[in-house]
Amino acid sequence: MYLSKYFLPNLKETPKEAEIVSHRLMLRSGMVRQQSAGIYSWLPLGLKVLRKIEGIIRDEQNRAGAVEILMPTIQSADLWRESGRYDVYGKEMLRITDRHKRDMLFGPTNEEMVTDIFRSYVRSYKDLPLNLYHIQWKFRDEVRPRFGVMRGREFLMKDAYSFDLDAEQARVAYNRMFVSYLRTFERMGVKAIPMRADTGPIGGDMSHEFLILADTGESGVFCHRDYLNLPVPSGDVDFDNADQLQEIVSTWTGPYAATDEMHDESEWQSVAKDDQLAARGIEVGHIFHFGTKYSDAMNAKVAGPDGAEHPVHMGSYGIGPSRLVGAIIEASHDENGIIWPESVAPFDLGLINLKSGDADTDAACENIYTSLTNAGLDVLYDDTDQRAGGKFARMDLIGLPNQLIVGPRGLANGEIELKNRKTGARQSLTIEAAINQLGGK
Ligand code: P5A
Repeated sequence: MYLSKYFLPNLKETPKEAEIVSHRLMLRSGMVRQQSAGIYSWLPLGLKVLRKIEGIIRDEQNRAGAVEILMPTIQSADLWRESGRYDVYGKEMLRITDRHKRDMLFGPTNEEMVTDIFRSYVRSYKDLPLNLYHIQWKFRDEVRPRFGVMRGREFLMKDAYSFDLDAEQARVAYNRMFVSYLRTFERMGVKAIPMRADTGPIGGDMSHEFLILADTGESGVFCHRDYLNLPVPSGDVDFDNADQLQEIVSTWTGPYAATDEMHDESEWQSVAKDDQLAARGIEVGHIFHFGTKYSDAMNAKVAGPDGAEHPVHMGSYGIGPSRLVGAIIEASHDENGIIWPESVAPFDLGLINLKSGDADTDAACENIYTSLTNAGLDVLYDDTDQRAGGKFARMDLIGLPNQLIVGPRGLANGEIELKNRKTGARQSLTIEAAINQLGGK
């Protein structure tokens, strides 16, 4: 992508409404624009990151055996009356009346709708286990939308819903999502720690939140230091092997970990002082087992091997992709801007032309751009005629993992410079060596 043809509206001033660093950096780097309180447009750079995050989530959901669908944002109130949640959900639910005076709502979550889909088609235990997920916008009229996309009113959620014949199999379904979440966050370059959690309006008897440690997190967290070094399951974990899944979950739920809502001071005191990690965290995922809460209320049953009808056992599993964009920045930035982990970076590489308009420099940049693009890299080429200082500052701000800096002085010696955004390390290389090093990845 040529920067001169792109839409990257960087802000010079730091917007004063932004209280935390990720919000400031997202506004300054032109990733999002606020349209109303807690409602954002995603500009090209922000959208690219969001899509990368979605891609990793989708990949790991599919690997764990979940099947993608897409449910609408607008739901009928009738389904929510069946479950009894229409009245209890309160002011967070955005209620809408259509032209026929029918009560509708902008979905804050989809337990009811997916239970309705399930009961319409599935009749037998032979079709289980089943896990259906979608990645769709939600609306919650939060009292205090803040911190940009981290606590929005309109936000993106991946929500998965599992269906099983009994509690034991539902536990396996829960473990599948638990394990897949460990992999999902690891692939995004962040460390998310599972913690015992409250179930709130979703309900149920077992729940874990996944939190990224960050000073600006909204939750207080108390956990054993061991969590910082526990092994994350590899890509060949067998999601059909219940024992293997249970072993991983036991390892990851063994040491003490709880958010402030669930904190137990006496248990905490039994953790050695040196192993105690009391910090703040950002909740990026939340999983629930709630058994037959919705299937009882909505009459979702399957025939079991005994021929009798059984209410299906369910769980739901959420991740916040739009919140993750902010959370990853909170976990990975410096005073000059964002430092994207490679897997979610909007482009792989920034190419800086220090003298646009100079025939030799332009030709060298074109050559590099074409070679790297052909090698499959997504390159943002700063071909503008801005001065060098501004170009460096912008590239650092938007945080692409690598920068290639090309100017007439270096080219006179046959060299260009490769800068690693994270470490700041610089290397002088020939064009061929740079292309081989980057393109060969
Ligand atoms: C689980 C999936 C649920 O809604 N029902 C379907 C369950 N869980 S949850 O914890 O309430 O939300 C799941 C994840 O969505 C993100 N999230 C938000 N992101 C941005 N702004 C918000 N206001 C917001 N609320 C929830 C979080 O990542 C949460 O873990």
